[in-house]
Formats: sequence, C-alpha cells, structure tokens
Amino acid sequence: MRIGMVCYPTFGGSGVVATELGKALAANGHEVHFITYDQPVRLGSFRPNVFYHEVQISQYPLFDYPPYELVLASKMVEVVRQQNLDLLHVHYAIPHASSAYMAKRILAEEGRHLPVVTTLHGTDITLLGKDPGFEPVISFAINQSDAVTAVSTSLRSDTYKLFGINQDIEVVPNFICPDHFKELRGQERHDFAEDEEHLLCHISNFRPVKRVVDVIRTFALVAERLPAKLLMVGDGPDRSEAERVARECGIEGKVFFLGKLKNPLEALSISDLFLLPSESESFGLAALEAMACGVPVVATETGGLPEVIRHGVSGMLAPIGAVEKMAEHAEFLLAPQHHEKFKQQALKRAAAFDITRVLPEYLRIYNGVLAEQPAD
Ligand code: GMT
Repeated sequence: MRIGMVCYPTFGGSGVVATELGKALAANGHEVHFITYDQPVRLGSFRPNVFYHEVQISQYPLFDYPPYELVLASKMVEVVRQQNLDLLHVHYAIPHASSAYMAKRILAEEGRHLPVVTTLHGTDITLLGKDPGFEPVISFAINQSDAVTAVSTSLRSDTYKLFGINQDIEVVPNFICPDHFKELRGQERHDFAEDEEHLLCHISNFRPVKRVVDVIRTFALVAERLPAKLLMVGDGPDRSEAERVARECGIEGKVFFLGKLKNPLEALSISDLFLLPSESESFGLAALEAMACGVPVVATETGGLPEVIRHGVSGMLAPIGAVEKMAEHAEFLLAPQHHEKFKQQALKRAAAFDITRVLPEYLRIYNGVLAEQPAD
C-alpha cells in the first residue's frame, strides 16, 4: 500500500504513534509518505519506503493566523496525485481530519476516491474538540472519515458523549516497538543519583492537564522518607511553576529539569519509577514506554490510564490530586521487597502492547476502507 501519514511532528504521543506506525509499515514493505510541517522527531535517519513531504507555510502580512489547514489540504492533494497514494491516515482530528476531508472532496472532483482513516488521540476530543470553536467542524470531519479509531475505550466513550458521531469508532491501542527498548544504554544513572538513591521520572509537555506541580509535591513527600532524585523531562507552560514549587519545598537540588530530550526513553531506562498524575489522559503513551523499560508507574485513575496500567500489577493508581496517596504508592513500589516484582510485571504488561499485535489491526482497517466503494 501507499499510505499518507499525517501527524504533528513534535514530541506529543500522537506524533510518536504515527511515526512508529509509519516506520513499522515501511519495514513491512508498504510505502509511507509523512505529510507535516517538520520532520517527525522519532523518524530518525533515512530508511527504505519512508518519505517526508514538508508543508510550508508562507507568511503574508495579511495573515495574523496563517491558514495551515488549507496549505496542508493542498499538500495532501499534491502528494496523493504525485505518489498515487491509496489512502490517508490522519492522527489527531484538529485540523488533520478536516484538511483530509477537503483533500478528499477535491480529489473526488477528478474521479479519484481517497479513503481517510482518522485516529483520535485525546486532547483533540477531550480538551479542544469540545470547544464550540472547533466542535461542528470536528464532528463533521470525524463523521466523514471512512474509518475512525480511538486509542482507548475511554476515549471512544468520551467521543460518543461529546460529539454527534454516527460512525463506528474502533479501539486500536497505542503500542511499543520492543527493539527500541533493547538499544537503550542506561549508564548515565550515576550522573543523577547515587547507588542508594531512587530515581523517579516524569515526562510530558508540562501543560496544565499533566499536573506537573503534583509530580513535584508527590516527589517532595517521597524525598522526605527515602533517598531519591527526580528527572523532569519536557517543557511547557507549567515548567516555571513546577520549578518554583520545587524551590518552595526545598528540593530544588534533588530535581533535574532536563527540558525536551530527543530520546526520552534514555531517561526512562535509568529510572526506578514513573509519575503521571494527569487530570485526563486518553492513553498515556509515556506510561507504556516506562513499563516497556521495566519501570513501574504511579498515575491517576483517569481516562485510559487504567486500561494501560494494571493497578497493583504494573503500577498503582490514585485519584486526581491525591499527592499523599501517590507518595504512599511510590514508597510501596520502591520498597526492595516489591520493586523487582513490579519491574517484571511492568515489562510483561507492556508486552501486551507490542506493535506486532497492533499493526495487523491497522492493516485490517486499511484493507477495509480500500475495499469499500464511494457512496456517490
Ligand atoms: O498529552 C498531550 O497533550 C499530547 C497528546 C498528543 O497529541 O500527543 O497526547 C494524547 O495522545 C497520546 C497518544 O495517543 C496519548 O498517549 C495521550 O494520553 C493523549 N493525551 C491526553 O489525553 C491528555
């Protein structure tokens, strides 16, 4: 198949999922064309069957807001025509699903049927999509997609609850590529923690939904009871507040704010525990990646997280904002008599999300939309 893969190229999980999926499809002999405004961060060096088409936005003085979705739709049309693509798989509904709809209509005028598969990732539905400024267009674009997937059962229910959707939404969970975890080195641990110290980690975009201040407050309680350090990986609007709270708690010397890392898996590979106290999380890819590194997780019981982390098996869950409870869970999981067992169970749980289980699901969906004839 020749597949157009449309995603955000940045550090967010949706871009990571799209990139890893594209790479896996390419390794299986399919031709994958990434269409986005920058090179996807996890794309890595060049490989057979992978192509990248950059969406270039021209600045014009009239545009306070350059119309990205129009340029993206035009680029989709161009790439479909030139590369003879069979279908588009768009990740994150805003604006990718609506741009794809426009591209589909333009191509229909020339008698070309372009199936569109839309994968919903989370904030496109739970935060932005329900905003009246987006809702009518997003509902429409989702309904016009030839197939729609969501990364968890929780996100599927939220989508049905929040939108007037008359489409079937299939749940295809996020995944990991085990090979990427075998290559990790992990010898930098000594740069951050002494042998007797526990190393905790958090990775996110530091947006309010991630509750990074709860990470700091949870860690402050843990650090009162155990020798411990914390790696904070990522950047975003709440970073300064998190740094301020770390100073206020007197733990600034124990917390490393590393900023964005090209390969955050390296930080996970040296960590003992992952903290994800989000307000909402449709899946929690970072938690899955932590488990794939053998790192148990303390997270909130929200959204899709309970579908990924088995409470009492691969980690522990607590109510949103319950920092004392999360610190208790952390202490429990770090206890020598529990830690090794939870590490092994985290690895086992992550194996359930191996890409080799998920790839056939997407291929089945692609084959399904390719087999369907256009209605008009
Ligand atoms: O977490 C974000 O705000 C970024 C967003 C994204 O587009 O990457 O993450 C969402 O998609 C990820 C990949 O499917 C999920 O693992 C995250 O749980 C989801 N984030 C939220 O629901 C907050």
